[in-house]
Amino acid sequence: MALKPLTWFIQSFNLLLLLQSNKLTGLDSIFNLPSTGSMVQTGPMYYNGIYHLFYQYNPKGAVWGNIVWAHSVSRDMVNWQALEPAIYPSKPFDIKGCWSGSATIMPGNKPIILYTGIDSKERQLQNYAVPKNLSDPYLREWIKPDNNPLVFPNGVNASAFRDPTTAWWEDDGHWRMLVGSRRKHRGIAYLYRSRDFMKWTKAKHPIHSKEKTGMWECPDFFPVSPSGKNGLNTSYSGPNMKYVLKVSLDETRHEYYTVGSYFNDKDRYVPDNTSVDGWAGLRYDYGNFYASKTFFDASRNRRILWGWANESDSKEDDIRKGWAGIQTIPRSLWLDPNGKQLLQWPIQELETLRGKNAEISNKVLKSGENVEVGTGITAAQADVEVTFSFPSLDKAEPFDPSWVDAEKLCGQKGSTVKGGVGPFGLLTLASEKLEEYTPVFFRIFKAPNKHVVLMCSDATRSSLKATGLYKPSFAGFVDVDLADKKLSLRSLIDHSVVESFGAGGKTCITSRVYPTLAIFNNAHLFAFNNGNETVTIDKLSAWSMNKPQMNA
Ligand code: DQQ
Repeated sequence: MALKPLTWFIQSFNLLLLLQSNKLTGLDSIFNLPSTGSMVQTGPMYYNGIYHLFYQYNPKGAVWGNIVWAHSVSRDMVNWQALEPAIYPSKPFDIKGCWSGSATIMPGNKPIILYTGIDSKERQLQNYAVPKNLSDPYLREWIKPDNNPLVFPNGVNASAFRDPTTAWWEDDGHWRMLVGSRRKHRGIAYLYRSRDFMKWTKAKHPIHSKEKTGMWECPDFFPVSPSGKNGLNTSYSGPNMKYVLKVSLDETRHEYYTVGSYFNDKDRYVPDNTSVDGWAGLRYDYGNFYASKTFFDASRNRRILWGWANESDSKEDDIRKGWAGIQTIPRSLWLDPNGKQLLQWPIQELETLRGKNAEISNKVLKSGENVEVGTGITAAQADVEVTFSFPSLDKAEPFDPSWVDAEKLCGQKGSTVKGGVGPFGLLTLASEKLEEYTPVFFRIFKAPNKHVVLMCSDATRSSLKATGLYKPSFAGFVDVDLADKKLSLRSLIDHSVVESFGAGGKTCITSRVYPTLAIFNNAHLFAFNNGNETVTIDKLSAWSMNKPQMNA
């Protein structure tokens, strides 16, 4: 029986919020602050200089249940303080659970929360809550007036009717919001309108729906600026605007989004035909990333995306360690100049945690070579940015057009399978002799009239732990032209999570891994090349990451 470490003081740069005592036995994600039960963010918002994160939380255990809205606040998105739960079952309209929802800042700068309550008949109802005391800068207490519920599941499946979005205002004098649902196997986003935010009327037809997609959880709907990286207020409207509709697919536990047009006179959203509207659609993150929520940060004119990564270990592991679920690092989110997808990047404030730095420049990696990155940095808690270049694409392997499933392809052509151009990339959370590692890498293929770039974050070799781990070969294709014969990668490495951003945030992958050797000071970071074509590390910068104030 491995000696269980004593209580570990939480080390964390990942913005996870301690949801119970600072005790953590076991090595999993020491610095990923624990959340008992499933920790799904819900209702994030910026208000009067304070960032608020509300999240689904089980105060009674490390498995889903007894769900309340836990509440943490921050002035800088890096240092956080956990407060008392904001909303918890207490009224007939939410006595069996306070499920996901969203925050809306009303005119006069008044926040209001819309959330799904579960009543004694297990029906999913839409309720609201408002701060008890607007002069409390932390909005610690929220009240749920007795004119709740605002929306009953009339004419819809009462066990598939949840997760109201942030509401937006249209110049016809109505507020609007969406509620996720399904009818049989058709995923649906119902639209509701209201003049006073109290009386809501269901629109004749959903804003959008899609056959063969199943239940749409946690819908998110927002405008995106046609150019630049700034975010827009959810109620922003203007000519030729593009919108994003994201849904979390209860059946696949992945999410997908589309970019499209919103016709507010008809209350219809029509996705552009530039990506798939369905399970094979674009994802914010091709790894462990679910029930995401965005919010508009008015203080810096940006839209921020919070993602939830559940555990890939067993329920027994979670009960043993006393927590389950982490928040990924908040990301800025904006429309790619190509207008066809979104780009994401860790919020800039994260860089304030950068400590000791190690650099590699102009290092050539021949086929089969690797190089250790800065033995002086904490490879288990690091931020690494690297740009690779290659002299030619001539050696790129042929691409079979049937290879449409990136994860399956990564499972077959992993980091140890020799390639033409690639596989090359990083070996993260690596033990010294590479008994354990999580490679994050690219492999370039030659298709008839273009090149195809596969990005992988492969957990197959991440841990020697014999049982109870889910170790997928997460992967996504990267829509990037290779004219400059370069590919960039950033990985945020954090004990049991590796968040990677390919090609400047075009393709992102989050992996949850549980190494047994590659932990703390025994973790190493390498760059590698297993392709026949030589690859050069133009520049690599790696930083140890310091711990923020968590729940100070
Ligand atoms: N989890 C919440 C629901 C939501 C789901 C309940 C997302 O509101 O649909 O805890 O994982």
